[in-house]
Order: sequence, then structure tokens, then C-alpha cells
Amino acid sequence: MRAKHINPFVPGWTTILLVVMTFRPAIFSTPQIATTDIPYKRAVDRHLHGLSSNTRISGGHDAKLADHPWQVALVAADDSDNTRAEFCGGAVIGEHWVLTAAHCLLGVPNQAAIKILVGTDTLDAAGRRLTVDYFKPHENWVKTGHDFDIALVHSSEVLTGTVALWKGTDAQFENQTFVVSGWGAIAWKPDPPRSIKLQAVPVKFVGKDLCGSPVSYGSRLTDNMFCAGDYKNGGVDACTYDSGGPATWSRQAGIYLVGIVSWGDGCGEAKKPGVYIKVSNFAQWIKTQTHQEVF
Ligand code: 4AZ
Repeated sequence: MRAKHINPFVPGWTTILLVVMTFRPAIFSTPQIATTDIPYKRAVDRHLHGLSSNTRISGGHDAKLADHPWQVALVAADDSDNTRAEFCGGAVIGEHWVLTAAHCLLGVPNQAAIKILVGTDTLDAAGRRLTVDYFKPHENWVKTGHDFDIALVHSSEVLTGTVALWKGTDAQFENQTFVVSGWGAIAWKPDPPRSIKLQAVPVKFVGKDLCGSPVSYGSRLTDNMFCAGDYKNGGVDACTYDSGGPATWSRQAGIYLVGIVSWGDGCGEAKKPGVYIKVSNFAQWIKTQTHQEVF
């Protein structure tokens, strides 16, 4: 999981320098977002890495697809090697629908550029790549931000492993533990490697009192987001290439999708837990966008 997250809201000198250095010819046509924040581009432009950080993810363990049947990966279609092509996670929420993060679709030129990888928890094993015939980032999401960081991806083929959406309130999240999963890198290297094997890690819900405090994320935390991790100690978190993937909540009645991996300052740092999109806020949007195929 990855390097220091550059806050795209406030383009500090490092951000500006990074954009200038990496996008010299295209500076004027490039939006105010660090290239390292574009998962698809990270997958297709290997040389664009280079932020430094000493953060790392720990506490994850190998996970089986059977225990996370809704987990899929988004891969760059033009690279047949999944260990390089994987750029985001996603969750199956209906027979043809995958829920992911809107920022995962940044820089994706068209549907043909991406595939949905299903049927494997190991990036170097076969699996199947399914055709995407439509995708839709939330209309309120702005390319330079993280609010409304939610998107739907439509598969031309039938998907299995659907997870139920959590539609209750987040008032019940206090003291709860969720599970986040993905193929994100497990340790920082200059070119952060993904995990070949699917990883899963329990993350504790962190309330707005802490996560929205000035030492944490302040007003960057919107009502469409919640935090999870280990606030005090850090160490358990999602990171680069986990984006778009699921945070689930296991309850007596079943397992529910509560969050989508979205952003965070660094990965696994104390007082900087992972930030997730609150799926329950988007139940109506999902219902409308999927023409009631998911509700
Ligand atoms: C990312 O860049 C990213 N620690 C995803 C999750 C987190 C940080 C960054 C949370 O895709």
C-alpha cells in the first residue's frame, strides 16, 4: 500500500513540482491532481511512480475468494499480466454490476480500456477477464476531490458473488469492525508492488470526532465518508491499488457492503485511518443508475 497521499484539494509545492516533473509537456491540460492519484495511469505508465514514503500496510492476511466472493479487480485491458494490470478493486453488487471508486476511472479513455477480473484471488493465476460495456462515475464527483468517490461498472457477462448493500444508518458503526480486502501493495517500495494474493484485514470504525479532528482529516472528511483502521497505532489499512474495493460488515443477518476504499494520507499511519465512501448514502443513486437491478 502506498506512498504519501498528496491532497489534491491543496496543491502544495510538492504537488506542483510532481505535476511539473511528470507531466512537463501536458502541464496546461492536466487537472490539478497528482499523477500518482490516477490508478489507471499508475497501471499503464509504470515510470510515473516516485513519491517517497515510509508508510506500510501490515496486519493483512491472505484471503480466499470463497470468503470474499464479491471481490473483483479492475485491470488495464492492454496488459495481459494481471500483476501489472490490476489498478483498483471493486465489489459485485448485482448480476451485472460492480461498485467501485469514481477516481478509479480517472484517465480511463473508454469501456474497452478496462476489464473486470473475476474468479481468482491470485493475480498470477488464470481468472477470467470480463468485458465492460458501460461505466458511470457519480455526477457530483469532481476529478480533483474525493467526495462522491463512487462509480458503477457494468459487466457484459453475468457476475456471481453479489454482496448486499448496507442501507441502515451509520449510527450503528460505533465500535464495529469491518473487513477491507484487495490486492494493494503490502509494503512501500519506490514502485509499490501489488500483493499477488488477495489480502484482507479487519479495520475498526473511527468516528467523525476523531477522524474529522484537525490532527486527522478535519473538514476534508465529508458526510459521504467514514474512517476505519487503528486510529491510535495505525498499521492496518488499505492503500494504493486497493481503491474501489470493499469494506464489509459481518452481522448476524449476513454480510453487508458498508464502504468503498477511497483515500487517506499515506497508509497505515497513526491518526490517519483509511477513508471510505459510505455506501448507505448512495442506495437511491445505485437503485436509479442500475434501473432497479440493484436495490
Ligand atoms: C490510493 O491512493 C489510496 N490508506 C487508497 C487508500 C488509502 C490511501 C491511498 C488509505 O489509492
